[in-house]
Amino acid sequence: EAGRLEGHIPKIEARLDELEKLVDQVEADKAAGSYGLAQSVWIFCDFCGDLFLQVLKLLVIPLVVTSMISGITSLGDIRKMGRVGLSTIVYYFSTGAIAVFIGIMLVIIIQPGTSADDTFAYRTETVDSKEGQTTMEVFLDVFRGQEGKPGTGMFPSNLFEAAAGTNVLALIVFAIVFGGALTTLGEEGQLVIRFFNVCNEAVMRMVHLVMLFAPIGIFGLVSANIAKNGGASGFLEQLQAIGWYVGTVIIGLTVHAIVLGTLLWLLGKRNPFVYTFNLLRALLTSVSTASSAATLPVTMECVEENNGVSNRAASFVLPLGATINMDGTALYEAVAVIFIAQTLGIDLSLADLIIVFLTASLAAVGAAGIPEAGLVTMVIVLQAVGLPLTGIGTILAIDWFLDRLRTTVNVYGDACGAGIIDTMVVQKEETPAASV
Ligand code: DAS
Repeated sequence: EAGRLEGHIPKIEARLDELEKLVDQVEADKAAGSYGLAQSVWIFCDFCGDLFLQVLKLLVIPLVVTSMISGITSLGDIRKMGRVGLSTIVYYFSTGAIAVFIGIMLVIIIQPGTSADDTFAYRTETVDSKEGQTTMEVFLDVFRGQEGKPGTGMFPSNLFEAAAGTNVLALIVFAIVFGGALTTLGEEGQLVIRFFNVCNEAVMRMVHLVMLFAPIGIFGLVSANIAKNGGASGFLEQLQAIGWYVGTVIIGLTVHAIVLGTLLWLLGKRNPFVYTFNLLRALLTSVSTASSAATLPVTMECVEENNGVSNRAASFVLPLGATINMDGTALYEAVAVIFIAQTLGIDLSLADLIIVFLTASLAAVGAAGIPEAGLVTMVIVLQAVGLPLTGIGTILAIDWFLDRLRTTVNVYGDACGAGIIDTMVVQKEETPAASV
């Protein structure tokens, strides 16, 4: 490891010299009251990229809180969920955990980010160090918060401090419990639920609006990144690392889809090949729209009419799945965050990986079924392990492509869930008990 790092020193020293010259030049231009054209363009691109990230970060809290409450309350009265509701929740959280586990294992084995860890120069945002703490202490901090840092942890003493510190994990947990409580309040509760559903719609429209400017934001981030990292040579190394990252996500999504098909075969007693073939229109719709919500009507039709799943199973499992079941997104967020840590040359500890596991699973639940929602909620996971948001700039350029693939796995996970719940719960409940 020391030998590997030593090999990078000449490159880093050469780049430091270039940057020092650039700083001197900018200082000289500033003193002369004018920037060269190149600096002006670079400053403008950097500004566009920063502003885009800033607005994304601004939307995280409203998106996650309204999406979580909307998702959880769509379960109906939490006390009367019944076997269909309970088995659906168990299925969704189990497959989400499997997806994150597959993602973490693959990104650790393939190591896509270590090949070019000295070409991704991020702003000097410090990475929260957890030196001097045992794994158990860091793990417990996930729940109780870090000493001397009010508002941190899953259960902070002050929700507003949590929001001010964008401790979204705490907001997610609060939203889940708050949403569950709302469902037990009858008509009054329904009023507030409708309020949060409308807020969720409004926030999703804001995300759509911001995404219209994604090309400008992406161009700004990537071009400023290239300028900072020694131009073409550094960029080519970055491209190679990003190529490995895309490959890791695709392999992970494929492995998880195979796991889902196997569960459908073993638990749902359905032929996964025929079932998947009958889903083709829904899967193609999810690729083209990159939105589980937009695909939902097609998913319902393919699951009920083509695959013969009962309306009772489909009408509960699928709408809920389009809101809170995002296996593809959970896997993607775990891979992306660990990839960003690798490009920073940071080895995440076991406790950090547990934090990534927890927050990627929950952040995906909070992601709405709209384009790029997973990118917005990935901020939660990055912040939970103290990584800089600027890391998103590296993967932003190809997110539109990976979004389509992870959305397809999200939809596929929902559809398999409907088939499994139908076989294991609904059909059993509706089959008359054998006459004695
Ligand atoms: N596009 C989201 C969906 O509709 C998934 C994501 O953004 O991660 O499922």
